[in-house]
Amino acid sequence: MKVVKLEDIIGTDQEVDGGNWVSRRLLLAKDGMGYSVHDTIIKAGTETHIWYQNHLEAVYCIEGEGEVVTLKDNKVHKITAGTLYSLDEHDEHLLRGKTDMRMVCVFNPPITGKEVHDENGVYPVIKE
Ligand code: 9YT
Repeated sequence: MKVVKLEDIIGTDQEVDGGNWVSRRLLLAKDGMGYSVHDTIIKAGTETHIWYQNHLEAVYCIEGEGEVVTLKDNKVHKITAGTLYSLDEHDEHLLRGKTDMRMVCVFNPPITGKEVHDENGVYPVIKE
C-alpha cells in the first residue's frame, strides 16, 4: 500500500502551475493504478479552454464556485462544492472559476506528468 499526503506533493515536480490552475498530482501513471488523481485549484476569475481528446476525466468540486460550459451546445453548468462533472464524451469545454475552486480530478488513462510540457488538449484562453 502507498500513502500519499498533499503536504509531501507541494513543492515537488508533482505540483504544477498551469497559469489558470495549480495542480497537485497525487497519483500518476507511474503509480500503476490505471488512473491519475489530482487535487487542483482553479484560480478565481480565470477561464480555461480544455479539450482532452485522449483522456476521460471526472472532476469533483470540494470548495468554491464557478461554471463549466460545454461548447457543442453552449450549455452553462453551475459548479459548487459537491458538484461532479464527467467528460464522458471527451467534451470540449470552458472552465470558469468565480472563486478559487478546489477540484479532485481523476484521469483515465492516467496523466504521466510529461503533460506539463505538452499541454495536449489544454488551450488557455487569454483573459482581457
Ligand atoms: C479541472 C482540471 O483542470 N483538471 C486537470 C488537472 C490539471 N490541469 C493537471 O493536473 O494537469
